[in-house]
Amino acid sequence: MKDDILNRLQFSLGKDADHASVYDWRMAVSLTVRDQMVDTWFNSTKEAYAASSKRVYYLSMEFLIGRLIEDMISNLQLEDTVRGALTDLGQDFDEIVHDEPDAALGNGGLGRLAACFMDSLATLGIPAFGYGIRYEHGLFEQSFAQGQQVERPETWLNQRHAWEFERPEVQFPICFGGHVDHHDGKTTWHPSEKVLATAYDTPVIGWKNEWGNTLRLWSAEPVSQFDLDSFNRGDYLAAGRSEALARTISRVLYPDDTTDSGKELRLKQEYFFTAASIQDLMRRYLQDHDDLRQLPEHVAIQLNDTHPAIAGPELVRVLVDEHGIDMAEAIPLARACLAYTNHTLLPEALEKWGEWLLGRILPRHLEIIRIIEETQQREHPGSPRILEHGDVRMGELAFIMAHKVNGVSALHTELVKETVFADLHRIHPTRIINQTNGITPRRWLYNCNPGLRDLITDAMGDGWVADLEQLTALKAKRDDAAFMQAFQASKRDNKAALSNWIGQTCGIALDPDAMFDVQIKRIHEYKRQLMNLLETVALWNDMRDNPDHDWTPRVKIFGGKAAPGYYMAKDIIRLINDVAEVINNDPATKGRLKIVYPPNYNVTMAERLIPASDLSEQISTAGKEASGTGNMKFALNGALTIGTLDGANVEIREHVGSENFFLFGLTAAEVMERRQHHGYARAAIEASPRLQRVLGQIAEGRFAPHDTGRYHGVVGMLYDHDYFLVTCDFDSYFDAQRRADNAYQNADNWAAMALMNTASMGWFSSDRTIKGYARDIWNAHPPRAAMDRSA
Ligand code: NTF
Repeated sequence: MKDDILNRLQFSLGKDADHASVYDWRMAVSLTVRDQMVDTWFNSTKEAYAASSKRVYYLSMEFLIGRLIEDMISNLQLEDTVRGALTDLGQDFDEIVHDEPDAALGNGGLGRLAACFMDSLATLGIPAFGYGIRYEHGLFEQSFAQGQQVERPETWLNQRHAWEFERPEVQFPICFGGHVDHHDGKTTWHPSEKVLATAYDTPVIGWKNEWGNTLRLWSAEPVSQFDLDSFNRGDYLAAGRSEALARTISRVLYPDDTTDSGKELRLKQEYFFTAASIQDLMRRYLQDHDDLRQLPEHVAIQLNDTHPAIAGPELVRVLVDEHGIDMAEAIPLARACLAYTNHTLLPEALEKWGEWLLGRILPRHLEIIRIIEETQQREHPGSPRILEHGDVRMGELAFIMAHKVNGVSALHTELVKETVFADLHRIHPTRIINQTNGITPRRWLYNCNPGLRDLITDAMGDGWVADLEQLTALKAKRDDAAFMQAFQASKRDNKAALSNWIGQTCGIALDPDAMFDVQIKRIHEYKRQLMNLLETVALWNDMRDNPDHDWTPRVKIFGGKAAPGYYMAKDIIRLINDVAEVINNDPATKGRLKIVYPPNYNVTMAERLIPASDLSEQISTAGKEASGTGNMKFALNGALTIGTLDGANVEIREHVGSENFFLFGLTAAEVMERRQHHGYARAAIEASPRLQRVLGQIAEGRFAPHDTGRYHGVVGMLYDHDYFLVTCDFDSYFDAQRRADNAYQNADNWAAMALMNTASMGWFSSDRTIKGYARDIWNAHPPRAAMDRSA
């Protein structure tokens, strides 16, 4: 390993050890580790071919992979080797790991789920490709200026990406615009615009199993580099214009996942990566099959939300226009390959495209969508329509072109059946199924929490890493005093390390013995960071009123970005920072209450915060959080949840036991009912002196003394259109927080509850989720050889 690293340093980086920077060392190490994956990767491809296996194609606009170096090293079991080699070379392993930029090719839960699924697919040895976009700029970087969010472009590709292989030979043309010809029963699309999709491959190797899949991300390139005529005329801008336009398609990730942007470029991005992926998988299929009617036996395409829903019409187009299959046969054939996952019920997130726009960019696809629509109406008269009020509704399109549609938690799936797709569900009563989300234990325990990982492994070996249900054996340890002490100490160590980091990065001193209460996720009204903050102010008031009470010291930690155009979310960010300024400087609550909000929350920061948390805030308005996956990461790492009966919280509570979970708030049914009452928010505020006081303080400018009107909009919203029922759940939330305070006072009892959380989270491994998809949706299996190995 040492020699390999030095060779890479010399021959790939062109540096000698005396002049190498951290970056050079990291690249040398990464390339060395990458070399070790290649054999496994090739062999897996060969085995999948030999076994003529069904392949899974996971199409996703987002893969929120974060930093990869630790996953790569640990899945290959190279930790000791790499560490040892670097020590011998006088280099610091941790410094090198932390030098890798966080690949933020996603917004939040949907993108991170795709990344966890890639790890599980490889670990289970299921032949799979992840298909997405190689964005030049991932999710924006966030900083705060006077408490307000500032966005700067993210630039992960300013450095070479160590893990990818460029595939200039894997390139497909992607067409847009133009018109369609119908001649002698043959249809031809004459596009007006063309770009090239070039593949970049990142191998994904499973945990200890010698199986490798591929994450294939597409980058947009111009068909011809530049216009020589314009250049020779001296018009240099014009010479590069078409090149720049083509590259725009993979330039940047849209920074919002909860509203439908309806932008032309977004539609082009969606079609771009979907069409490239379909060409690629068809090419692979036709290499060793000639009967397209067998396609569903070899190809399973999973649509991660509606973003790739154009895959339905695109696959039909390829089958009909390029391979001469009858339309009537092509539609069910495509459907048998396709499945769709729904990730949100928020109406503003359901994608729709103006017919005029879709028809202008994808004229043939609009024709095919009309045929799909007619077919559906003929077979199921009165079916909900894809085309309505001049829009193409992508949810309906995805549903109608999928043989299975899944929700992401038990509650969410029931709500999908009862709300967005109620009518389609009546027509297709077996199509909607549930697959509750999961998380990969490799990243979310093994790598991010070495203290707890070693403790568990010392107690029971490392079988749990690929079979997380083994953690139930830990329940017996709750009476083992030495184990419990070590369990508590590992949490204490993580909190001390986090306190150091926060001291350095935010300049705030924390007491590691205080309760670390953490809410990290996108800032959104339905997630109710505002309710958490109001409760913090109420607690501060109570602490000042009763200074002699035995208060449980708290650190409230927030992390998360707001979509750049979401003004209410940005006001909430500013309010958190303004309140922090006042409370953190109040001598009356010193040592008892602190608020920290480190900027630029990302996957790497989650890996740091989650292992150091005591209390996990999962407080969304019931019915709004489809699943949540952060909730699972916290519980696995021994944090207790304070939460509503929403998304996967419901199932987490069932697994860990209601006595180990702080429940509060209205249920999804009660939420719907409450919204019918006129003036529900005012009534709730009037009934709660505590909330009234807090809102009064904010409205008066207590936290913005030089700009006292700053939060009138926020307070006014709570009085007049508190759609997410912050006011109605406030008192119940406040009470649950006091129950958490009391519980925390008994450290041994708290630790026992925390252990019950860790020990009960096995079911939430994404390995279990992927097994469910493979069984109920894809009918995909690991080829024999891989099964033998993992047996
Ligand atoms: C998210 N949806 C949901 O909001 C989360 O509850 C869920 O855990 C993840 O998906 C993964 O299923 C989205 O990100 C989106 F884009 F659909 F809004």
